[in-house]
Amino acid sequence: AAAQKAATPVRRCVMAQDDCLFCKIVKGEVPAEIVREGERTLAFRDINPQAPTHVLVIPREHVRDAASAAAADAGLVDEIVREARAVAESEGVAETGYRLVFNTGSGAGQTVFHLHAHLLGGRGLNWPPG
Ligand code: D5M
Repeated sequence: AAAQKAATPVRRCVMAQDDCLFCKIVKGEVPAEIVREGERTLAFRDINPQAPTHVLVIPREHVRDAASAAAADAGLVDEIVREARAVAESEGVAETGYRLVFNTGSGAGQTVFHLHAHLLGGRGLNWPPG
């Protein structure tokens, strides 16, 4: 009898997207000032900083936004928050306080559709944010 075809494994991560800017940073095709490398994450300085410390923490794998990450792989969100904490410590903003922002959807200001946490610190941060 013909061997039974193995079930196709479910992919937890979407593969790198050719047209994705942050996938290109992960692949080293676009330069970035990298401040920390994790097994599943990368942290680099935002090109348009909104605070003395403004670092983006992203997954290496392509995930569209925080909502899809939370639905598909909650551990990844944990990892991003942990990495952000480590960056906050190395940047010297952990004690004074910092803000993590996940803009989710264009209506909320998301412009790059590869999940990223903005880590902002080093100045007083107002509430509510603009
Ligand atoms: O945030 C997207 C952020 O990405 C925004 O703050 C600018 C930043 N950005 C865009 N291009 C680059 C490069 N090449 N390096 C570093 N940072 C970059 P959003 O939440 O999607 O509005």
